[in-house]
Amino acid sequence: MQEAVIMLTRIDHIGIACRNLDETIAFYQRTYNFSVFHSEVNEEQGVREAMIKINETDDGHATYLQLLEPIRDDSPIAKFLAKHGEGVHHIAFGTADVKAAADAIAEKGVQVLYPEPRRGTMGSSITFLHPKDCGGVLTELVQAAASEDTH
Ligand code: MC0
Repeated sequence: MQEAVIMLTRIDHIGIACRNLDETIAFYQRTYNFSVFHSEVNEEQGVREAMIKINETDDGHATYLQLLEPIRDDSPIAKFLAKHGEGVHHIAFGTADVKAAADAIAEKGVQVLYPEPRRGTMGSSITFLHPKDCGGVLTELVQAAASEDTH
């Protein structure tokens, strides 16, 4: 059987866990002159988040920093902060087809946390790969919404 080609075409974002979103945004603003491109609350994921756009990418999208503050004590970010403190939480790769990429990666023996992609930032479709199968790196796959405005 021919192996499926997995097309991951950019670093979509790096997720950073923080305790206080407003203070963390202020740090990125005063230190690097970065500004917030988009912010939202994702109830399912239990986060309040801000996306800082860093650069546009060859595939017509962009790379972001994603600042994540927990809104619930039982959310993944709250759990991570309690265990590891603030810092890099995950890396996210962009793809044109998150379901196909996840299925192909699962066939390599990596645990995909959401077999059916869920809703991510800016209307994207997302899933995660278990950090224990990825050398200790929580890894996200992101398919941007068709209407994503990266300009
Ligand atoms: C946990 N572990 C990590 C980790 N989180 N390792 C590296 N990076 C992380 N971020 C490790 C723990 O240290 C532990 O290792 C083991 O994984 C089990 O962790 P746990 O603390 O017992 O927590 P679990 O098992 O309940 O949950 C871990 C898991 C969970 C990765 C399955 O956090 C999850 O489902 N994450 C995916 C969703 C998520 O992270 N949502 C927030 C971002 P030891 O060695 O102690 O066993 S939302 C988002 O990003 C959205 C909005 C978007 O991008 O659009």
